[in-house]
Amino acid sequence: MNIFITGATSGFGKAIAEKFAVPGNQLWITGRRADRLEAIKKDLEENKGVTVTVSTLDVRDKAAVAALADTVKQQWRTIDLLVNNAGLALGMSSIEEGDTDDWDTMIDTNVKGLLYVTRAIAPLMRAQRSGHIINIGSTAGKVAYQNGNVYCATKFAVDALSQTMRIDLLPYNIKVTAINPGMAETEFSIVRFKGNETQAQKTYEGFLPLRAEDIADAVYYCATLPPHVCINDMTITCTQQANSIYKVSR
Ligand code: NDP
Ligand code: 8X3
Repeated sequence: MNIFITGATSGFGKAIAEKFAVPGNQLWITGRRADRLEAIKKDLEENKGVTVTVSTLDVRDKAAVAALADTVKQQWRTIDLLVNNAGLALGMSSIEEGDTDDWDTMIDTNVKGLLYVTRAIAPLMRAQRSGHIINIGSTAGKVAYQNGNVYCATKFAVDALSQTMRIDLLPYNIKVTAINPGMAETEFSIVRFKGNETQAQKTYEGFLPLRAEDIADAVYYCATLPPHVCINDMTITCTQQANSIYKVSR
């Protein structure tokens, strides 16, 4: 399989790269941090016997995304799996106090970045009449939570895009799967709270959150089913998390 992953420098993306690192697979891993990409490539090529290509990529850079997709097309000719994983939350404020620059970054990355990558790679899948796109959504894209406002909105958008992409790409035999994780301990909260590790750790205090590897296992399962089977949507929480009822202000 030829597998292209965005946001592979940490968390889910890195775990997904590691999970798919088996002989016979070729990985193309991307993210903004070049040093991390090189370290992952070295590890996987030396220890897992796979070929790993790395490209620094900011998914918000439309021209860079299009140029990289051209390179992928020339080098690989075919692509089996695109994992749209790059994304982030920034801050957790009530709507009237939100940082509008943070809003821009979340929308540009989680929604527009995912769109740019999909727009650039999907034609290759259409031409080959096969392929699989896995979008990493969130439980935050299923049920909104207090102070989640814009992050939740971006993940609701990912949910809507996954649904419509599946319909649009149906004639071309392309699968689209949305994986919606609940709380998982990655670098997500460190990023959200802008390097405040104490605050990040508090997010996962008192319960056992998901691990990145749990989500990688789910992605691997969805991606290795027979050609006629497409998981549309998978919502995964740790055992100690569940949906809640409407909040009341007393
Ligand atoms: P991490 O912070 O560990 O990983 C995020 C990844 O996204 C990094 O590799 C980062 O790479 C990359 N990224 C961020 N911005 C950009 C950008 N502009 N261009 C390219 N890559 C970018 O968090 P997670 O692994 O937890 O997050 C992965 C995805 O999962 C995100 O979409 C997140 O919203 C979603 N998610 C996370 C959950 C959680 O609780 N952890 C639950 C549900 C969904 P780099 O900084 O090198 O560019
Ligand atoms: C990440 C899960 O609940 O921290 O998408 O927003 S949550």
